[in-house]
Amino acid sequence: MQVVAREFSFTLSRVTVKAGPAIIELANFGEDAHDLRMQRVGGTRVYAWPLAQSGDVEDKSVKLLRGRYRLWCSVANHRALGMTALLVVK
Ligand SMILES: [Cu+2]
Repeated sequence: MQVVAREFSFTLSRVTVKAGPAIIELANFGEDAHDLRMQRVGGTRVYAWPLAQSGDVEDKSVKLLRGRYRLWCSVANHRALGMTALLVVK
C-alpha cells in the first residue's frame, strides 16, 4: 500500500488491509521533506521510514498484526499540522 505525504496530510491508498507481511511505500508528493512513523495502538514498537525528500519514495517491509495503527510524520510540528492517519488491519 502507499502513503502519500503532502503539506500537511497523509493519504492512504487503502485504509483497511489484511494482517501479515506488507510493503508500505511512503511517497512524498509535497515540497517539504517528510517521514513516516507507524505504531500499533496498544503496541510499543515504532516503525520508522527514512526522511523522504520531495518526489522521493521510501519502501519498508512490515509485518502487520490485527488492530489499528497510527501513522504520523515526525518532522518538526507536522503531526500537529495534520500529518496523521489511521490504518485498520483485519
Ligand atoms: Cu511531514
